[in-house]
Amino acid sequence: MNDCIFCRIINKEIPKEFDFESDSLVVFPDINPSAELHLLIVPKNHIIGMADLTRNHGDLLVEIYNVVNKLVKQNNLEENFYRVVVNGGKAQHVPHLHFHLLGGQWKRMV
Ligand code: DGP
Repeated sequence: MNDCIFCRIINKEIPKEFDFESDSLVVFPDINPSAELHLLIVPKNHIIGMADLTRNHGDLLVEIYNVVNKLVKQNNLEENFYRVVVNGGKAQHVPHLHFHLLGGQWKRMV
């Protein structure tokens, strides 16, 4: 979608270094981090939010959590504090499904 900020990042219209990229998702740092580590895991397809997920997204969701587990290990968070957050409703500001991985020292609620 042309007016979606995450689609523009995914399509490389906005330069951004990805921490990880596969055929179906990208990972990049949140512009306004709420924790020491704050990464966004974003499917490449424009899925608006949780309510739009169907059984067809099963493989995507497994891939997302596999990537999260890799990022947790890479950042030595296994024995530290970390959370995966998906906002919905009025708590979701960017209408393109994304998972927040937050770790280490907390700054605020995401
Ligand atoms: P949410 O409230 O769950 O929709 O969180 C959206 C997050 O996206 C928020 O923490 C800030 C982040 N964000 C918004 N625009 C940009 C951007 O242009 N670049 C990056 N890296 N992050 C963004």
